[in-house]
Amino acid sequence: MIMKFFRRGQRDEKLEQSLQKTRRGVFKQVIELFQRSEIDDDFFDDLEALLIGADIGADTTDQLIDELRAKIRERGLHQPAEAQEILRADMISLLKKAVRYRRVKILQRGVPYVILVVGVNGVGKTTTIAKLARYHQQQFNRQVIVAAGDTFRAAAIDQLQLWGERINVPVIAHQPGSDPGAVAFDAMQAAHKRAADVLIIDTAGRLHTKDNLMQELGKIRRVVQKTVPDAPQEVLLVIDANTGQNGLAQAAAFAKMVEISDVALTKLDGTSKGGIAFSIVKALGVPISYIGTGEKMDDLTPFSEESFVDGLFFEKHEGEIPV
Ligand SMILES: Nc1nc2c(ncn2[C@@H]2O[C@H](COP(=O)(O)OP(=O)(O)OP(=O)(O)O)[C@@H](O)[C@H]2O)c(=O)[nH]1
Ligand SMILES: [Mg+2]
Repeated sequence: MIMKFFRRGQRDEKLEQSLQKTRRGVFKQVIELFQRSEIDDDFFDDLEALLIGADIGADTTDQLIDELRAKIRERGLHQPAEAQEILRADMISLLKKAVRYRRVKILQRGVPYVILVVGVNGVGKTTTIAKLARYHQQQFNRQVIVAAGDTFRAAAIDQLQLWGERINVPVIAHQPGSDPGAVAFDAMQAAHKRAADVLIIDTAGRLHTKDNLMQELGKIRRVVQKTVPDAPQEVLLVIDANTGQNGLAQAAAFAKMVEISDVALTKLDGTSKGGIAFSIVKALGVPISYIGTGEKMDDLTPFSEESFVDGLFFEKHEGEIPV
């Protein structure tokens, strides 16, 4: 069924597809709830249980339910279908309001805009770096350089170099076990020499060696600031959507060690836990800027609150004309 009363902006098909599991899981039941014949106490109880089950988080759910109750009363609504648009709008505004800190992105041609990519092992950092490099290159025609700052594993360096060849982006790398600060130094020099617009630095994600990690990141930061004082202009925390509340706790631990400016939420395509986006923004207070929608180089999409919330509720229908 197509929810006609939704205002729909431009459709983002990749996002919509990657939210399919989430949409067909809990959110399908939320939609069914809005097809009931009346709004009663059961309606709110069931909605509360569903939203909590969707990994949206207890606080956020309470807030959404309270606002929905109040607005339904104020407007004298009786039909659940009428309440759905209120929920949609509240979900969008909640995602927007939860962002306490949004850095304005200023890119200057020829001055390296440094993106430091951090996150726990296996969340998709290296893949996201390749996608992000391609995004800057393809969408904005920017010169991009990538630095293999995860020197801990030989395979990590090889993986990045392979991506570099595929997307035609230079990768600055040293031997496994070498100093990530030295890699960052060389990468900065290369970036200046080639008048690169964007430099993306990979890092190791070993949370258990917290002190080392903090030292490493601190050193990289000092190195890049020598020639570009406000670098890294973006500190991107990568979070795997599959990891749910546990992943969120790890991400929060990370955010305590490093000042994060943005989040990339990966593997949305393989999960039914897309609702975690709400918990993330609330817990960290920084925006989700990108969504990972698959393993390929073009599977990265900029985050939009409207498209995201609509993706939780809509199914694209064959032959449907976008409005
Ligand atoms: N389906 C899907 N898979 C992804 C996505 N992003 C990354 N992956 C996969 O997740 C796995 C781990 O990705 P990496 O990029 O190596 O993760 P990492 O954080 O660099 O891992 P470490 O270097 O070991 O810390 C790979 O198999 C990727 O193909 C995504 O958005 N969707
Ligand atoms: Mg990696």
